[in-house]
Amino acid sequence: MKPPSRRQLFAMTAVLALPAWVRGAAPRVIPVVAKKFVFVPDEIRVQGGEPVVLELSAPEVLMGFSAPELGLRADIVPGQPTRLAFTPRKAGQFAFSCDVFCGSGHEGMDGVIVVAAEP
Ligand SMILES: [Cu+2]
Repeated sequence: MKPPSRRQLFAMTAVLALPAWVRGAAPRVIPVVAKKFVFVPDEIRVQGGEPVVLELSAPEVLMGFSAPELGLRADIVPGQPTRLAFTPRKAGQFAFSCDVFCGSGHEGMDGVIVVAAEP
């Protein structure tokens, strides 16, 4: 078999250098834990155009996840991880918070999704 040309080698390397999601791989799964009274992590960084799945879990009590500007909302039932899939299209900072009253401290239970501009 003929060895690959420089041009073919370059093309192969270029494809491997692309982020997995551009190559059509599965979405990136980001685990997010909702506990009294904080989301971990409370800052989620994603790339515009990157398909992601937030895997939400609540080890203690029923929680909510709400990011209205991104159209995302779910109850998080203990023992039942919930998946929210989305592909951010607009760069910026989008607040999220717990929208199920979970005790005193609930009001400060929030975070931000930071969407970087599409490459
Ligand atoms: Cu809450």
